[in-house]
Amino acid sequence: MLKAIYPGSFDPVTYGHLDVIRRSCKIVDELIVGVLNNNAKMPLFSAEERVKMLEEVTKDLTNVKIVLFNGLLIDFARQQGAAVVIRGLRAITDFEYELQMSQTNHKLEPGVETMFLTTSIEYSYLSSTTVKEIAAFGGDISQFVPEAVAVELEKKMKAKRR
Ligand code: COD
Repeated sequence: MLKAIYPGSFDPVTYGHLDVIRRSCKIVDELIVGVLNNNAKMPLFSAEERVKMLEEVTKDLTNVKIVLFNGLLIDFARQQGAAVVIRGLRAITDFEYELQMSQTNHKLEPGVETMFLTTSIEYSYLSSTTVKEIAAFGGDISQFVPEAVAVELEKKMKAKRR
């Protein structure tokens, strides 16, 4: 049985993340979406809010589980019994960071491999950061995130403007 982890901040989950999740769960038996619970990164959404949104947008996928994690990714992978870490690659700008991360993780735990899925063309420009910026200025984010996420993002931005 092939178990994989797709880790990230998911602040918030976008159609780009969702595309990686959907494609990954066709390849592996079980996909754990690992949500980093790290307040030092100053996320817009709390860890619990990010988990809730991910659960909502993946509820039709039977082999996906959303799990919060703290500390090192590789410890989380060991704890979960996962042999693979899945990451998405958008542009060359992602590559350096991803290469360093995968090589470091491989040094820490040679039993866990990192697999990369290249972004689908329609989402290659998409990031949580740009979505948050558009939402902050009241722009239309409906083509970037699922409806349930757009609603939560709009609520959050309204509360911030008050
Ligand atoms: N298309 C395809 N892939 C995408 C898209 C898109 N449009 N948008 C994002 N992605 C991919 C990203 O490339 C990434 O692979 C994944 O989706 C998640 O993205 P983010 O931005 O939500 O999450 P990150 O990159 O901030 O996550 C970083 C981690 C939390 C995984 C990392 O910081 C970590 O492992 N932290 C734990 C501490 C640790 O172990 N550190 C040592 C690592 S060497």
